[in-house]
Amino acid sequence: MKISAASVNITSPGRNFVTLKIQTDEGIDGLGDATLNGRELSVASYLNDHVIPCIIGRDPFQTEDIWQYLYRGAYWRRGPVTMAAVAAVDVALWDIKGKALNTPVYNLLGGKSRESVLVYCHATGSDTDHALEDVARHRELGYKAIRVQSGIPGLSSTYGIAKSGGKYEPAERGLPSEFAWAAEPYLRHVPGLFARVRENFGEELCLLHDCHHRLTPIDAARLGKELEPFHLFWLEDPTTAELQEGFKLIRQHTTTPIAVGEVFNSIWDAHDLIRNQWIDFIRMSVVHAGGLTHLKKIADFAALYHVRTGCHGATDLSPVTMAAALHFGMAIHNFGIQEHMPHNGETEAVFPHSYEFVDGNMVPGDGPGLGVDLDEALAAKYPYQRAYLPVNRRLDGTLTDW
Ligand code: KDG
Ligand code: MG
Repeated sequence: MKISAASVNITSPGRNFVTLKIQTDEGIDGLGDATLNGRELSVASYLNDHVIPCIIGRDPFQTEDIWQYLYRGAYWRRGPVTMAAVAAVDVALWDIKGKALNTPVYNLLGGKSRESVLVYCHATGSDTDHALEDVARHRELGYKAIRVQSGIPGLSSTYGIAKSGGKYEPAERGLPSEFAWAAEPYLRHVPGLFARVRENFGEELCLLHDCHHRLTPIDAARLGKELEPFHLFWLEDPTTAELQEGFKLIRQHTTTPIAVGEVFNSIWDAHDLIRNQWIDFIRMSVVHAGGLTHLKKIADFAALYHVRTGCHGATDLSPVTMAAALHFGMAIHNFGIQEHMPHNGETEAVFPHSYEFVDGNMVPGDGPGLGVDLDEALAAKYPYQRAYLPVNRRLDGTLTDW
């Protein structure tokens, strides 16, 4: 079998998605997600201008060699644009392999280690009471693990809360909007929020919280310590991770489990974090970390250090990545949890898929390949729309991490 053609589809059914379709001379196609929120067109160009010409004529079964060719062969390595493009090719090839062998992708990654994968959803509210209502609503839906975020008294905007009160979506059409940030009101508010959640919902529910890289290591250590009585499943992205050693300081002060990695692109972003056991969960995603080929190696490395997975699964990761993440989660030994932020109805229609939510967990379906398609005619009705993530400023105007 040979790769005979490949094309990049950009569609915006409520938000932008970039999808690579690889075709073969035997009539089997595969899909890979190449979406990089706010930088979509760069990955499309990287694929069209530099990657697709290099893969035509290759054997789609050679996932390892093609991965090395695109990673090492480019000389310029890593970075989100490169790794999303490499991931798109890699995932599309695993999809083709599964279809050619008439088996689900999880069987190619080691077979089922479990019957379904635990997922967590997002509960949000403009204040604690509204956040509690949203926790109750999600618990009704069957979720057993819930990330809780709420508006912060004294701050006009914060991560994870829709400004308009509607559904939260982490990108806005047009140029970047500006959020305001101050650590002290946030640090004062969050422990009380989780005290109320535990008071209302008891100890059974798995609770998670995302700091979204906003704290210094010592502030994150304080928050982790103050959250200890509420037994979080994890505290996510407590600080930025370019300085991996920052997590050592957090670890020295708190037993709250730490998760990080949604913006990482290769094992080298997480190497020290994992081998020093400074984290508990690695959140790298199939699409932003070079595909199933690279993520499988990262998970196996992490397993040696008792680090489990918790793949990123916000709405900017397309249903193709969701499907790939679920096959991955079914197969690997050290699976922890999978993020589930449901896509809107338009997106679900553009990407018909076999995965489903069952009683707090998800299953990828047992059909061949990934079990996800792209309705190209429908996708064409939603042309690309410029959209960005917000930027964040401290109250004195200094730009800070969003
Ligand atoms: O594109 C950025 C979003 O995916 C991110 O802000 C979502 O932090 C996020 C999460 O944990 O889902
Ligand atoms: Mg996050």
